[in-house]
Amino acid sequence: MLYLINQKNKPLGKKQKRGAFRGFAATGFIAIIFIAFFLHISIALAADTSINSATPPEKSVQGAGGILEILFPFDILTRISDALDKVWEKVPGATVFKETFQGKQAGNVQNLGYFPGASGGAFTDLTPPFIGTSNVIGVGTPMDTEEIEGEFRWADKSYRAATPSSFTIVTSLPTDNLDGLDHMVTWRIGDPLTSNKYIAFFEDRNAGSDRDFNDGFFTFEGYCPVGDCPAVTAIPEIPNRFATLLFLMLGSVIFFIRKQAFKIAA
Ligand SMILES: [Ca+2]
Ligand SMILES: [Ca+2]
Repeated sequence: MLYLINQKNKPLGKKQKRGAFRGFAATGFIAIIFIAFFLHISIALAADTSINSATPPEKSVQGAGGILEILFPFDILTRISDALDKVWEKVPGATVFKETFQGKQAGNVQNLGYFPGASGGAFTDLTPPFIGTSNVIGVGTPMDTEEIEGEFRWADKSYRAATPSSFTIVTSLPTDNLDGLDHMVTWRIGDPLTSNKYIAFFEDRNAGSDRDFNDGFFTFEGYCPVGDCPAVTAIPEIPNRFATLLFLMLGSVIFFIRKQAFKIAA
C-alpha cells in the first residue's frame, strides 16, 4: 500500500493527500501529452516518401524551377501523406470527374489507369496513352471522364513505344508493386480543406530506378484518398505553430497546478 508522508516525515492529512493525488495525476497527464506529441511527430515524419532531384535536362518535382512551381505558381499545394494516398474513391456529392495528363519527364510511354478495389483486380486504362516527346510539362490533355466506382488504386503503365507488349505497371498502393515501394506522390491543389483537385507523380520503374517521381504526372478531380476526403471527413488541422503554442500553454497550466498541489501536500 502506498504510504504518503510529508516533508516532516509524518503521514499526510486529507487535504495533503488530495494535493499529492493532484500532483501525481498532473504528472501522468503531462507524460501522456509528451508521448502523444512525439508520437504525432514520428508518424508525420514516417509518412512521406522521399523524392530525389532529377538529373537535367529533366525537371525535378519540387524546388525552385521544379514542375510544381511551373504548373501552379499561384496555388496552395498540400502534400498528401503517403500513408493516405494509396487507395482512392469518389468524393461524395461530386459531379465532375476527370483526369488530365499534365506531362512526363521520361522516354517511355505513360498510360494512366486504375485497379478496382482496395487490392487485386485488373488494370483498366484511361486513354489516351502519351507517346510523344520525353520532357513535357503542362500538356493538359483530358482523359476518360468515366466515373470510377468504389475504392480503387491509381496506376501508371509504362513501356517503350516500339515494344508495347513489354510494360511495367505501378500503382499508388506499395504492396501492388514488384519492389514493394511507393510509386506515387500526391499534392492537393487549392484550398487544403475543401479542394477535390490533386496532382499525382509516378515513378515508373521498379527496384534500381532514380526515384525522382517525374516520369508521368496527372491531375485528378472528383476523387479523394480514402480516409482523407476534404469535403466530408476533413477535420481542420491546427497549423503547427498554434499547436505548439497550445501545447506550451497547456503545459504551463499543468505545471502551475502541479506546483500548487505539491505546495498543499507539503
Ligand atoms: Ca504515395
Ligand atoms: Ca524516374
